[in-house]
Amino acid sequence: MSRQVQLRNFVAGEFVAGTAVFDKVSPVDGTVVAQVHEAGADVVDAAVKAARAALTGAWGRSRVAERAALLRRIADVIEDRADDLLRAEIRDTGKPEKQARELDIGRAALNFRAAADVIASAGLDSFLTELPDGRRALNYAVPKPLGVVGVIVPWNLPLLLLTWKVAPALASGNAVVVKPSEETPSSATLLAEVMAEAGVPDGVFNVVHGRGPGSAGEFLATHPGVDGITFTGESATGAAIMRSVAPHVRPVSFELGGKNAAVVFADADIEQAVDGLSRSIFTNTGQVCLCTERVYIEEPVFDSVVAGLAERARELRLGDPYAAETTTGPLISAAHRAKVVSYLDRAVAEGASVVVGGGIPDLGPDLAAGAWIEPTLWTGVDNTSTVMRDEVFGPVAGLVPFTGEEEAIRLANDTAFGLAAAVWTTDLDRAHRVAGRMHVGMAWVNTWYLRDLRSPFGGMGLSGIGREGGRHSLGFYSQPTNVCIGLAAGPRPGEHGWPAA
Ligand code: NAD
Ligand code: 6OD
Repeated sequence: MSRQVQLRNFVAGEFVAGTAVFDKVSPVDGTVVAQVHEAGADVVDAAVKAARAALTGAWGRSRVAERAALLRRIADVIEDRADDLLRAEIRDTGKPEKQARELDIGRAALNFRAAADVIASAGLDSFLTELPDGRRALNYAVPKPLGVVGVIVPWNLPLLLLTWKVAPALASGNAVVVKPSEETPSSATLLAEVMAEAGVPDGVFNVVHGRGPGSAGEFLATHPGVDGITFTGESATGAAIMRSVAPHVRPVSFELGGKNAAVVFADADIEQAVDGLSRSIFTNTGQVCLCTERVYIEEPVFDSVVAGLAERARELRLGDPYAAETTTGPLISAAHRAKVVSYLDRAVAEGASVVVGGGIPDLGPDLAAGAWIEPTLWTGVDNTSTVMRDEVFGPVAGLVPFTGEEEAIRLANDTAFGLAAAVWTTDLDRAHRVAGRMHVGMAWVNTWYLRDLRSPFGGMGLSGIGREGGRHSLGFYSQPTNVCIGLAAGPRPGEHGWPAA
């Protein structure tokens, strides 16, 4: 057996080998950093059965207060193991340490605490029913877990996105089988250790490794013992998963791709807008579904915003994730870089002017085999350009001038996606007016990716199905049984509530 780190599946509380092993390659320098045990159909089947067994055991009878306490313990253990999780995340993705610590790992613990708060304070839907013929009843909806939930997640914010789904799933009393991305298997494997240490019963949390089609992803999505799939990833993969669950008519919750617009009005605080835009274009090397790839800028401030963004792009520092000055990591893989490079070429072929970037940087021999890319901005594009229509998922944006509010709204909404938008303006009325007309799940004004975990999160159109976050998550991860208690005819509650005069 190789001396590489071995990442095994986690089934019924045990780490188990896969049916095959594949290499995990670092996007920083192209070296092999781990070997991943790919779950065959048999391992996936065992994981689904372990989850079902947990549901029929003590976990299925667990009380809300017990689950809330368990979620808080998981958050504590994540915090105790933060450095291990951080190293795992950086090993797989090459993201800068500061970002991994502040965004990725911090949110993992918060996701569990937020889900604990939500479930601990969730009420029941109830109605006192009075029909015209005098019959009366008390209706209330008892939430039940969905059951065995398949959780399939991508590589861009691995632990954050995984825990964003696992936390409400467990809070609602489900058992999960998690399929992390083949590009980021490490933090999910460590999370299995966290779960065991926190006291999560065997079978409640299972991890299966592998790819999508013909591998663990497809085996999980097509498994008849899975009661629902929650998925984050590309829109085309969402369509494939819908086909996989269709024969068994299973529910899905989908957070999919984006082609997010930002609109900068001439009345914006330009420095603040440039600051926010450079964050929204370049964070995580543009590999966040919420990243801005289309920027519409009102004519009078077009040149100054373009100049400001170009300056910010030139200030980004690519390199060693652990170096204090590094702001920007590589793309996730050579394959993903090849896709992004094809868009860089296509943009130029279609007549775009490159303001900054546009190619592969030379970072010296040590990093030459990594998946590095230059942060890139274009002008001379419009909504017919391929790079203004397809999700590139890299540190790129097209900058386009507009005239007037109506044109800005029309341009921003001219997309098949509908995930997020950002509006930059100091006019309060305009802020409400324009944000409310964005055809997206999340519209930010004078900020970007500021999260309140109680808010609904999700997308319209190609960007997804359903909303997660706070009580919105409970809608997917639980299913109600409505109980209707017939009440005897008589005085209505409250009618005799006052003391006699
Ligand atoms: P992807 O769709 O290629 O893969 C996501 C996961 O699905 C991986 O675990 C993969 O192995 C699995 N998978 C692939 N094909 C499958 C199949 N046929 N059946 C079952 N599982 C399958 O996405 P990615 O490249 O890992 O991530 C990038 C994409 O994710 C981008 O499009 C991005 O916008 C999107 N994303 C969306 C959100 C959101 O909240 N809307 C968040 C993060 C990422
Ligand atoms: O912050 C979140 O809760 C969330 N779901 C973010 C998704 C980011 C996409 O890459």
